Amino acid sequence: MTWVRQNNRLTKTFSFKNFSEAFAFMVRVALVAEKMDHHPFWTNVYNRVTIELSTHDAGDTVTEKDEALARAIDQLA
Ligand code: H2B
Repeated sequence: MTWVRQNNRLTKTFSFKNFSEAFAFMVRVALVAEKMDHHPFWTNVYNRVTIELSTHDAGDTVTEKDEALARAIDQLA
């Protein structure tokens, strides 16, 4: 799976062994996102985390900030 660009968003779904692994990933992402001052829209159901990245400040489009956060998130998965 790779990041898909659709509806002015970068989206990707990550799957894990169980909820604990998924939530631990979310915690790691949250810390990096806060450091980058760029925050994901995401949903989590059990072992799946779907992330949608866009830049609200730029009128809800994909910017280099989203690309950078996507790269950072891939390092954590
Ligand atoms: N996250 C995302 N995804 N898009 C933004 O435009 C954005 C953000 N803006 N996090 C930041 C915070 C801005 O609101 C603050 C004030 O820096």
